[in-house]
Amino acid sequence: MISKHEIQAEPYPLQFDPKYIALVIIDMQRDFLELGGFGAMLGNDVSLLRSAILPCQKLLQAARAAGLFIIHTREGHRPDLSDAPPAKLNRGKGTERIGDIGPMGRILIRGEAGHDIIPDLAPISGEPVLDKPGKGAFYQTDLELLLKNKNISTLIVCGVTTEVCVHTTVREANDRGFECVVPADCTASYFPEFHEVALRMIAAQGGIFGWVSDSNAIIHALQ
Ligand code: TIU
Repeated sequence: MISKHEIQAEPYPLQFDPKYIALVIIDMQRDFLELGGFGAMLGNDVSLLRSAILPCQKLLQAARAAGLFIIHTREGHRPDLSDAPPAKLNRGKGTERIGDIGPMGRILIRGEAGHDIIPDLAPISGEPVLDKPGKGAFYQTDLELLLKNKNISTLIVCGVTTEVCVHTTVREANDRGFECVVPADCTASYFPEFHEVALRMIAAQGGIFGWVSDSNAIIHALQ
């Protein structure tokens, strides 16, 4: 008999207290999911990420219905780029750089159209939107404070990309004592093989970084 507060997951079912579980949606921004943004600037096919949108929408809806604490993150920088390390600014494949003007405004800059979360997953009142300058959601943000103040101990981590910002965030969270579960269908990568291996890395060695599940299993456990 599966307990109501148990998510079917790899490497084994994850038990949780519904009062202390939060949903964190990482960087579902136009800059990563649409043409003309940061993802495309790095030479990627952004269409590869769009498979995660519908599962994220369904999970977001279920999390709202269950009254979970929901946090959205966005990767990006101040317009004067003072919070962007030169090493990051100099990176990239093409002639365009962070801060250059693209079809959705300045690339990866706060306040620009491309920096916005895609309309399908628009945050609503009461859901903090956390702006981060790095890949991990804990780096130079108040995420840990927001979670500790609500006694959150378990995180459902969704978003893009699997092996970059989702993985970095899961690793940071794991070191801080949070239990993380990643619904595989709510994440995606520009490199499908990286997606697969990144998920395996989380659940390997008895769950070295956390658990891997899917949106249906988590929605079922939240009902
Ligand atoms: N390039 C890539 O895969 N990802 C990022 O740069 N940021 C996030 O993952 N959000």
